[in-house]
Amino acid sequence: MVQDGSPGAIRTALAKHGLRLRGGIDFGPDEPFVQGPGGRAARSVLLVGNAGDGFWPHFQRWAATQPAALADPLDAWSRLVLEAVAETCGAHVIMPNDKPFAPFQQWAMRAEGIKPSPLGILMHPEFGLWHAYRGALLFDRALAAEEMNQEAQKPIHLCELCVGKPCLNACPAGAFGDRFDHGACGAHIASSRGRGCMEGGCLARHACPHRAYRYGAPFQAFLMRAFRKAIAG
Ligand code: B12
Repeated sequence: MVQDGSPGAIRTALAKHGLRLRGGIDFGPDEPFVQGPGGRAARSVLLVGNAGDGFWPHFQRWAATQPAALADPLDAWSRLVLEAVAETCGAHVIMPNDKPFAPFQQWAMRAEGIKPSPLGILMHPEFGLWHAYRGALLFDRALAAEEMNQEAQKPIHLCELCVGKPCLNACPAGAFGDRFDHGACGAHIASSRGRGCMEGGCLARHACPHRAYRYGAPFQAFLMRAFRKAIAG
C-alpha cells in the first residue's frame, strides 16, 4: 500500500513486485497533450520498469494462477501492479503497448539522462541493455524532479566508450544497419536457423559487454516469443 503518494512511497510499493521507479519528468506548458487522471492533461509522469529480471519470480507466481491462454500476460500483470499503486496516489496508468504509443523512450532519456545504443534500445550506465519500461503513472500535478530521479542523470554513455561495437556484428540475420530491420530478424527467428535466438535471446543484445543485469534464460525466451508474435502482426 502506498501511504503518501510520494515518489519514495511509490518506489517502495513497486519494489515489493521486483519493479523500479525509473524516474520521471514534469511536462512543460507547450508539450503535446498526454491524458492524465480524469481525462485532463497530465502535468507529470513517473516511469516504471525493470532492471534485470528481479520481477520474474513475482510475475511467475501470478501467472501460475491465470489461464494458460491469457494474451500478453506480462502486460496484464504489470497493469495490475501499476493500477494498485495508482489508486492510492491518484495517478492514471498507461502501458508501453497502449495505442497511440506514448514516447516512453523519449521520456526515459529526459528522466534518466540515458541515450540509445547502436541497437536502438536505450543504454543505461548501470543496467546496460538489460532494462525496459513496464508502464507509466501520469499525474495532474507537478512532482519534485530531484526526488523522482534520485538514481538517474548519470552522464556516462557506455556505447561512446565501446571499441568495436560488437553488438552491431553479432546478429546472424544482419538486422542492425542504419535502423533495425525487423523483417530480417523476423524471418530468421521464424526459421530453424533462429532457434538459438529464440531459446537464448537476441544475440546482438548478448554481445554487449555490460552484462551484470543480463536477463535469465526463461525471461529471454519469453521475450523472444512475444517479440515473434508482435512482428508477425
Ligand atoms: C513498436 C515497438 C517495437 C516495434 C518497432 C517497429 C517499428 N519499426 O516501428 C518492434 C516490434 C520491432 C519492436 C521490437 C523490440 N522492442 Co520495441 N517497442 C515498440 C513500442 C511499443 C512503440 C515504439 C513507438 O513507436 N513509440 C512512439 C514514439 C513517438 O515514441 P519514442 O519514445 O520517440 O519512440 C522511439 C523509439 O521507439 C524508436 N524506435 C523505433 N523503432 C524501434 C525499434 C527498436 C527495436 C527500438 C528499441 C526502438 C525503436 O524510435 C521511436 C521514435 O523516436 C515501444 C514502447 C513505447 N511506447 O515506446 C517499445 C520499446 C521501444 N521496445 C523495446 C524493446 C526492449 C524491444 C525489443 C528488444 C523487444 C524485446 N523482446 O525485448 C525488440 C527489439 C528486438 C531486437 N532484436 O533488437 C523497449 C525499449 C526499452 C529500452 N531499454 O530502450 C520499449 C520502450 C518497450 C518497453 N516495454 O520498454 N519494438
